[in-house]
Amino acid sequence: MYSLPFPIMTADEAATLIQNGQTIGFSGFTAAGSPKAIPRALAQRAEREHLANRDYKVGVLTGASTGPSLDGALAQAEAISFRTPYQSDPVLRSQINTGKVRFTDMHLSLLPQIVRYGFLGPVHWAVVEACDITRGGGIVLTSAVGAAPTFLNEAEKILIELNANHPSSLLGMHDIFEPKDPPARAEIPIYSPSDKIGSPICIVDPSKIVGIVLTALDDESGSFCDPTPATQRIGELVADFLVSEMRAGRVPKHFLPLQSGVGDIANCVLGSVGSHPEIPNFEMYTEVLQDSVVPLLENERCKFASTCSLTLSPEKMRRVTDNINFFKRKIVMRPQEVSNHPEVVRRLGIVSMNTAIEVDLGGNVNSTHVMGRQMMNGIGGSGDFTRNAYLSIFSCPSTAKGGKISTIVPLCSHMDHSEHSVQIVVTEQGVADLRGKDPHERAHLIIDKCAHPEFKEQLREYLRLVKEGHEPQSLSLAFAMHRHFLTNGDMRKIEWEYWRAH
Ligand code: 0RQ
Repeated sequence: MYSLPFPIMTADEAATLIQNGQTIGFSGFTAAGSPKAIPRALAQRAEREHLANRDYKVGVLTGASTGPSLDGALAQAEAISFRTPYQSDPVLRSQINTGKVRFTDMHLSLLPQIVRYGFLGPVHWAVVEACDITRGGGIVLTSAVGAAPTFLNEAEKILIELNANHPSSLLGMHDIFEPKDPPARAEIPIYSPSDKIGSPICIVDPSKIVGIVLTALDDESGSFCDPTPATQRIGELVADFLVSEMRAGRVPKHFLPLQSGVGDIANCVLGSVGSHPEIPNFEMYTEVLQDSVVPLLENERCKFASTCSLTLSPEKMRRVTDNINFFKRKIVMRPQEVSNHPEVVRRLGIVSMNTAIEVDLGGNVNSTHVMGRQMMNGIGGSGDFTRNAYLSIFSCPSTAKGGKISTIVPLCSHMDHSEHSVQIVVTEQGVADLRGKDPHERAHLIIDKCAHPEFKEQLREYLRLVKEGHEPQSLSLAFAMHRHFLTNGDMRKIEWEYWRAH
């Protein structure tokens, strides 16, 4: 029996409260924990308004990407004016790349404080998914924390989706902590991935809660592709590299906490780390927990995981909730401001493992823009971890698009992570350890160890053509491989002299 003092309403009724031009902060981080009914109703409302020739668009703030019911539905309805900090929906991506949606790509750890500082203007609504609510305004979030605590505190009004598919027994898995703003900011007192420093619930002013929408919907996190020979090899190489670091005494015998990004490569890397006989049982301090970690937690290979979200397929999520008391001892979900906080990442000595779109001969990494222009997803948390990691690793297959693109290029067409932060580069060809190397050594190492054989000689030729300097770069040729691709649909068989003249 529902006995709370907040009005129950339908998603359509909730959507009618949100006005054109308003900004909404949604809960969730990746598709985990995002509201699903209200954004779909909002999209339908936008479509009706557009049919009646009325403007209707909203600003959308989230923790990270979301699922088809949020970014997908709102983008289809052309209902998004502004979006930050990260996305992965194909329709929204195309609207961003054609200038129809303003998108700010942001380090995920920074979003909550940027909202609090007022840099993004007022947040009119917080729309959050909960598995339980108390009379006094206590909210138990679901499968992610994201930036929900900040949105709840900052928003003028709150709408809640109470999702029966997430059990209220999730209470105790979240650790809600919001740092004070400068000059009152103190340290974040996390000294081990399992330390809890906050409250299991978000506590809000109950007078701000204007409605509850009852739902019973699974998260929309997808499942993974089967490993390819390249992703499998990358996983093995990363695991072997970590073992060699242990043998050399640079990674302690009890290991260091791991962070791992999203996607198939990240899933394979974790699978390989988990199954390597020489890697001891380890902890994770990360932002997303993907399917591969659930069995590792069950068999205690992963002793503990601090995360911002449980980005799990519905089957794996049920495996967690069916055994909730076990997993509550193994997992804590934190706000992204804490899960990704540079201070904690640096203190704990994290091994960060993220994915690149391209890597250049200097060791700079592009994680976001294809051919320097087309936004893929966003920097996400990769910068939060990479810049502050004990060991920062980037991996990607050595080629993309059926071998026509080399992911090892003279100069990245967009830069997210600089040579000063990137230490180890891994492709299925091998591992380039860039620590302590000068720019010329780095360039040769990256070609020798990581470039695809079809591109090695062409990249060596580039190095032969560049003038002397601390960085082996040629301003006239640095983007010739990209330009060759844009003209010929292929980066192979470049004629450097032609591009020098054009
Ligand atoms: O395109 O699907 O059309 O074939 O990019 O590439 O190899 O499938 O790899 O899914 O792991 O994504 C970097 C985008 C990699 C992701 C990126 C094309 C390729 C394919 C996807 P198709 P793959 P993944 C945690 C940390 C940044 C944020 C981050 C990402 C598509 O990992 O967004 O790490 N990372 N956050 O064909 C042209 C190239 C290409 C290329 C790949 N050089 N040129 N296309 N592709 N390289 C997450 C959060 O913070 C929430």
